[in-house]
Amino acid sequence: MKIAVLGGDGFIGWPTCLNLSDKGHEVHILDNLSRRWIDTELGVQSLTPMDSIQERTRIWYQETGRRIHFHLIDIARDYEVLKQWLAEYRPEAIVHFAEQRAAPYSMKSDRHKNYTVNNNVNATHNLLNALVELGLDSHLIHLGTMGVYGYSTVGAAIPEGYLEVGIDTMEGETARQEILYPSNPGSIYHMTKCLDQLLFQFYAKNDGLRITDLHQGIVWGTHTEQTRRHPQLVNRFDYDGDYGTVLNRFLIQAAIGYPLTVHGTGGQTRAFIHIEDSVRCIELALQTPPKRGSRVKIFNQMTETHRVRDLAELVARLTGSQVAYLPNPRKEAAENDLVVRNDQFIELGLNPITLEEGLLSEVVDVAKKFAYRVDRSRIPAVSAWTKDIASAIDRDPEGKRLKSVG
Ligand code: NAD
Ligand code: USQ
Repeated sequence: MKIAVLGGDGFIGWPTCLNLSDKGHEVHILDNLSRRWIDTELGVQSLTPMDSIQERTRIWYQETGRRIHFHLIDIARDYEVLKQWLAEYRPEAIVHFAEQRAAPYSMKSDRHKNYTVNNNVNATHNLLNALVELGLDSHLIHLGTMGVYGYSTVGAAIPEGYLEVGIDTMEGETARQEILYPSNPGSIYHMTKCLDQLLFQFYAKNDGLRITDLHQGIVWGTHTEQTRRHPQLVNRFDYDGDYGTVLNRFLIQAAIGYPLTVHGTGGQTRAFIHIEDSVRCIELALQTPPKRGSRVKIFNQMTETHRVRDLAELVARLTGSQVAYLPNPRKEAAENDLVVRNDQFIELGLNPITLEEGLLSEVVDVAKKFAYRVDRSRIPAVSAWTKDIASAIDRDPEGKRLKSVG
């Protein structure tokens, strides 16, 4: 299949491209390399030493004889260039990762809020608009987030995208309907993913576009089978306070003897998936496209749920690290339960990698190996969700700990 991977230079995009190329697909990366620029803006770098995208694809060709093509395109800003590219290459499938994906980055300032909304919503809309304009029937797979549901605690499992509801009619009867599960975003970033959902719903209904939306949990780990094949194929690994996600941060913190940074009580429960399973799910989704004219197909792409403090305690037990309970810079529920349905991927044959199996090898193979590259001053997560939270942290002596715990 000819597949366009938008955002194919990123953390999940790169190993996805390698896997799809390995399986014999013709892979084209469309990326504006904005993520590399954001590293420069924040003064951070991936824990792992990443080569340029051109060098990465050259090494892949050298190792496998397979070409991955790279096209420097801004999906959000270069609508005409994107349209022209799609008209010329006519991909059978498109995997869409090309969005600003860090919640703390999206909450840093008004500029960051604007950038995230403009970038993410325009990227998705430009793509949908161009597909309709060109009459292309490509299967579009989008990487969404579990955060669209708001990690609710209503004592029921979160279904895969749709909720059956009963509506009281004027005749006194109950009409049954399946609606998109009510969105409840917890950051500007998560809000853009809720807006994406509506765009997909409209374009599937109005224009018959074939769309799969993957509501993914927090991805952890670094390597996949293909990134291990050569040191220069290594994947990105973010550990800084904006882009580092909780479990990967704990792993690197453990490796350098930095106390594990738990926000608040650590009672937040979240969904997780290993990078290898994430890549596998995308392959499975590609094999099972929705029919033209059907509603958006939604999968929950996660394999386990964990409470943040339990994760910290697990990593501390395995590595002998300290745990630091810090003031929470985010506005989020202090404690929540989370039960999530993921039957569809399991039925398609996903055999999840569990935290128990994967955790220690990540600490040893990656975190310890590259620990010398860590800038400790970039570890604190200081992006506050509101001005009130920011000033409360500044006034609170505990807040100083948040900014300088290590
Ligand atoms: P990433 O930031 O590493 O990669 C995103 C890529 O998209 C980058 O290479 C960036 O340069 C590119 N990009 C961004 N805006 C673009 C634009 N306008 N035009 C062209 N390219 C653009 O992110 P990731 O961790 O690989 O996440 C990929 C997707 O998966 C995101 O949409 C994210 O919301 C979703 N997701 C990620 C996680 C996670 O834990 N990493 C979890 C759930 C969902
Ligand atoms: N947290 C800590 N300590 C830290 C970092 C985070 O306690 O050092 C807490 C946060 O307060 C939050 C939880 O851990 O309660 C998760 O934070 P995170 O940064 O790991 O994840 P999040 O901001 O939700 O975003 C990540 C990805 C995003 C994706 C989302 C999936 O960056 O792209 O959409 O996970 S989900 O969380 O399921 O919505």
